[in-house]
Order: sequence, then structure tokens, then C-alpha cells
Amino acid sequence: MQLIGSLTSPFVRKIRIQLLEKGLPFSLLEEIPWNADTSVPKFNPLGKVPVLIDEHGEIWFDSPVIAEYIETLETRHRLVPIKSIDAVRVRQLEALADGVCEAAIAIFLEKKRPQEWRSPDWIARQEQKVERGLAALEKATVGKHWVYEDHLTLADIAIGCVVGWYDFRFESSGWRQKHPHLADYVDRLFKRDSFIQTQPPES
Ligand SMILES: N[C@@H](CCC(=O)N[C@@H](CS)C(=O)NCC(=O)O)C(=O)O
Repeated sequence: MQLIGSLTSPFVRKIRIQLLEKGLPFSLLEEIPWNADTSVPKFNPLGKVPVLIDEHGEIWFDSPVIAEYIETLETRHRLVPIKSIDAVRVRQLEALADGVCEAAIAIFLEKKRPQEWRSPDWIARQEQKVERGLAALEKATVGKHWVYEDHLTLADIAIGCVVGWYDFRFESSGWRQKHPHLADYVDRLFKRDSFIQTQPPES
């Protein structure tokens, strides 16, 4: 299997961690979707990573769909519960984490635009999503070792990836002081081999 994506994307990291946790072999084709010469649109019309090409050459995107597909390949280390209602709850936590990530990325990209083109209203709207989302994740992780039931799930992976990315890009935002339970919870996750192996490079 080949995974296409960048080393800094939190969505790509989610899939890399899922594959590592399941012990499924894959190769990573590094692609930065923002580069003018990127090959990503050849595989995903939306031009986004991650993209997964499976053993049969079938192409999968976006990350929740890839995650769903990967769950069908290996069922001993389930990261999405088998019971439908539990699966939906885990997927909702994943959606919350991914949504925080999308809002934080929107802020990051907007702040890269020239000052005169930036929209403070747009940034404020995205900041509210991040703030509400982190507060919801704080609430979901109070006193918890795992966010859902008593084992690692895709929800833990997604939360670790968004918070890891936020820490990487917005280190000085003071989120740790505001969300101490979430900070403790992710610090435990960050000690796992799969998280250590996929740490975003310094840049
Ligand atoms: N919902 C998508 C989001 C993927 C996404 O936004 N990826 C970013 C990299 S972190 C990207 O490829 N952006 C390029 C673009 O938006 O054109 C998923 O979960 O896979």
C-alpha cells in the first residue's frame, strides 16, 4: 500500500498512526499538495492529502474514508468498535478533532496571506471553532486514559493528531493552561511509538 501525503499534515499522520498501530506495511510517497508541481490531483480530484493506493491499485480519500477502509483490512486491533452505535460515537469524536484541525489550518493559511488581504472576521470565526472544539475535547477527556471506553480508538488518534499539530503551529497560544486535562491526556498518547515515529519535522 502506498500512502501519499506530507510529513506535517495531521490528517496524513492520523492514517500513518492507524497503519502503524495495526502493523500494516505501507510506503509513504511524500507530496506537498500546495506545491505547483504536486501530483496529488492525479489521485484525488480535490487535491488534498492523504490519499491511499491499495494493493489492487484502488484509490481512497479522504482521511475518514481511508480509516474506514483500513479497518476492513485488519480486524485484530480494532480502532473502530464493532457495535454500530459505539462506532458512530468514535467517528463523531474523530469528526470533532478533524473539524478543529480544519479551522486551525484555515487560521494558519489566512495568517500567511498578505496583511491587507487577511480577514479578521474570518480568523475570529475560525478561532471560535478551535476554542469551542478544544473545550469539547477537554470535557471529553477529563479523568480519561482513553477518550472512548478502555482502549485506543481512532478517536484518540485523531485527537492526538489535531492537538499535536496545534502544538506544532500555535505553541504559544496557551492552550495547555486552558485545557489541562486534554494536555495530560495527549502527553500520554505522545509517548506511544506510533506518535513518536510520526512526529512532524521541525520547520
Ligand atoms: N477532510 C480531509 C482534509 C484533508 C486536508 O485538508 N489536507 C490538507 C493537508 S493538511 C491538504 O491537502 N490541503 C490542500 C488543499 O486544501 O488544497 C481529510 O480528512 O482527508
